Amino acid sequence: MPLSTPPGYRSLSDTSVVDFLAALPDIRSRLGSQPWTVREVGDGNLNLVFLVNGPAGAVCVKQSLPYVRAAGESWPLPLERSYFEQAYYHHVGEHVKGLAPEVYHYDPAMFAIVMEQLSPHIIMRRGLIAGNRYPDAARAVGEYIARASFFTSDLAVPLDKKFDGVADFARNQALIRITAELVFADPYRVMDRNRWTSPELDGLAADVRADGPLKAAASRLGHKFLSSTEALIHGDLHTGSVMVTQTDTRVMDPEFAMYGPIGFDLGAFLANILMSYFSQPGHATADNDRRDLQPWLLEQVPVFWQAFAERFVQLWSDLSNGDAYPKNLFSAPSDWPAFEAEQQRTLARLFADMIGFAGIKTIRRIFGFAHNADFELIEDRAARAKAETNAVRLARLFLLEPERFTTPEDIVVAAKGIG
Ligand code: SR1
Ligand code: MG
Repeated sequence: MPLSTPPGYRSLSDTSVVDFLAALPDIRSRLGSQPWTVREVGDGNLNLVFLVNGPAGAVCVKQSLPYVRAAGESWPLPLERSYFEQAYYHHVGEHVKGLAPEVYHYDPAMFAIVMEQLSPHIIMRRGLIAGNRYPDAARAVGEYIARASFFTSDLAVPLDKKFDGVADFARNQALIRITAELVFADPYRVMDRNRWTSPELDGLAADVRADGPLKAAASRLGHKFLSSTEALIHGDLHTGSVMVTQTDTRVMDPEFAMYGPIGFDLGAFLANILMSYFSQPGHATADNDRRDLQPWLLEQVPVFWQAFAERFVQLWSDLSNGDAYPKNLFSAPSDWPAFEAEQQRTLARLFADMIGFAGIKTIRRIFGFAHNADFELIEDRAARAKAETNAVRLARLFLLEPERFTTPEDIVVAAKGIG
């Protein structure tokens, strides 16, 4: 039986998307007169994505389907995720100008967002797999997370506004449940939607499921993910959610947005840089052995963290206006050393959160439902299994020996020591 959807909703096609956009005067004039070209390019797990080009301009249309695209109708999923995606852009947009796509229109009946078409950008993960470098991407994503998280936190906004946001995004439960189950639980239990490189990783998958301290660490972080309302987070900030050129970086796809721990976004991006690092030997060709790309990827770890940390502390020092650390408590010069020490303590705690969530986000991509193209596209099975095993080794260190990691350099040293 087909899934039921609300009246007014129909999933768009290459032809009906033209009629949908033609009924929107602003979009019509943005595109110019018809004919327009349409290409459906969605390669993520959930949605339809259309690129529409006209003589005067271009737009991107992202529409929710009533099910998980990667699984089909057997896995229904509420359409409302597009509401949360556009609501997230609405909350953070003014603070991350130039670092996210611009939203032009949201249609609540069609659960469709019409936004800026990013061109000639490509998905960062795809670019890294192809062997490219993006000189400013890690800095830009660090800057993005600092801005989006600071301006939605209790450091920046009064509690009334913050908790209105918490109440709004608390309804994004279907997607929060996906993360709770797929990221924090499934890789550590027998689950039919799990998969891994088999038989090569069968033993490692069994080890993960039998490792009590690892499961305790995963559950501790899962509890933090569910119970912290530190800031409005993107919720799925991997390299597939970043579009890049050599000079421009945009963070997209925030449909998993929720109030949660800032370290979750930091850990997602870090994990994906590190997974790219471990995957590179598997993508080596006669023309490009990737030996230079690996050290470059590790250099991005401190770049990313420093960009985040410096911007977060600067915003906190200059623009704090929330109910956490009320600024009139620290207005006298004699208060400043204690305030600055507290900022450094907060950064150390965020760093520790980042490490833990990076470990979790790595393990889910190797033993869970949704895998990374970084590993999936390695044709040689032995090379793929080796890359994945190396990534799991670092993830286990992150989760079981977190005290080894207090600076970005500690991460670099550990990654180099593994492969
Ligand atoms: C069922 S959705 C699987 C994954 O796709 C998204 O990109 C998220 O990472 C989610 O966990
Ligand atoms: Mg996504």
